[in-house]
Amino acid sequence: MAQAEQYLQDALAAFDFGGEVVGAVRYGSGHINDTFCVHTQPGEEPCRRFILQRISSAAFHHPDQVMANIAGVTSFLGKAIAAVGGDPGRETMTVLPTRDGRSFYSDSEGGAWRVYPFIEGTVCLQAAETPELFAASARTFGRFQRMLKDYPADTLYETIPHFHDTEDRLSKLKAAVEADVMGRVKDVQPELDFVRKREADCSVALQALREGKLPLRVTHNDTKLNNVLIDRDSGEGICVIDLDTVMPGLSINDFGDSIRFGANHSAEDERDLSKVNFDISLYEVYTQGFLEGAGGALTQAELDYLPWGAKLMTLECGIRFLTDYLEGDHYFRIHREGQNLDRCRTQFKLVADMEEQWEAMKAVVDKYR
Ligand code: ADP
Ligand code: GN1
Ligand code: MG
Repeated sequence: MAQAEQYLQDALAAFDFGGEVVGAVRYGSGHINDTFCVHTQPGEEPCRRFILQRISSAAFHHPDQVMANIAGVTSFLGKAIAAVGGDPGRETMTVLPTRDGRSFYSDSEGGAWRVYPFIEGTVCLQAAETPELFAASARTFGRFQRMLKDYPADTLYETIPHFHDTEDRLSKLKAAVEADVMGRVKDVQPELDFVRKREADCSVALQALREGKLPLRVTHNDTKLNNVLIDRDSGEGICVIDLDTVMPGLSINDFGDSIRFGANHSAEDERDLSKVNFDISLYEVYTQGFLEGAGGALTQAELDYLPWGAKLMTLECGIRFLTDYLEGDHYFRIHREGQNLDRCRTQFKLVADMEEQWEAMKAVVDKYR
């Protein structure tokens, strides 16, 4: 048996799925973790499904801290959801413990594996198929923000230090250019010029934080549309997933990362940039939904800075894709050569579009604040 398959089998054996496991297949399109969908056949009962994940060791150096955060946040959310008559089994993730009662299993190579019950009857979208679905995701992320308003932030580990520290991301890009380990710097001069012209932008949100204008909150930090599950029948957002990066952060970044990914009609790695356009009407739909979900939890300064959240998360993500391209693609999973450069280019195209529509972006926030 191949080594990877052996690790998978060992991981499966570490959990009690309540029935015989009849399959474990690769699942989803996340860029970071190795995700499998596990099926069981417990006697006469219908098949049950689970999500089994090997946490990326390239991204997360302390899986125990990741799981401590997730256990804390999911149990907090579970209680809050139950208190308002909701269904914690569907509206938050639940960690399935290992047979020996731990939140994850470590394989002999140090890889960390965890399991969540599969939340059935939901869809996970790669693009905003309709404005209504995008609005549903916005309300769900806004609500997530509001529900974690009173979570004790000082109990959370920083699972990836400097995660949305855009100044640090810029420094790491410069270091990658300096090292040029793959000899790719010669091919990315237009992209490096694009960043050079926006170096000062990288400090805008961090400066506002340092000056005390923007508060540090408990945030998700990875609010892509495919990190929310939507009820298949009602089209309503049900559950925020991918909680690996829940840690203290800026609310404008949670808003902004959703805009980056969802307020356009193209894939993140689209090669034909003529198809990549920031859609201000989707931005408006999301703004309305996010503010409705957040239910007054944001300060006036946070509202003022929402357009910056959108622009900075998009610029920062482009910088991260470019850095990974220069370093040899060891962070974001790729399926073809050059994919991280293609991803970088879509992000920079979206940034340029946002700059052109900056006044309109501010006006949208003013309309719904
Ligand atoms: P990554 O960090 O690699 O993006 P995710 O935690 O987002 O990993 O999981 C990858 C995909 O697996 C998700 O986009 C979603 O389709 C699916 N998924 C994850 N957790 C669940 C769950 N509890 N129920 C149903 N689907 C899930
Ligand atoms: C990664 O894990 P996933 O695929 O949901 C990344 C995000 C990026 C995103 C870009 C832990 O998200 O920060 O914005 O790719 N997650 C981590 O698509 O680095
Ligand atoms: Mg994900």
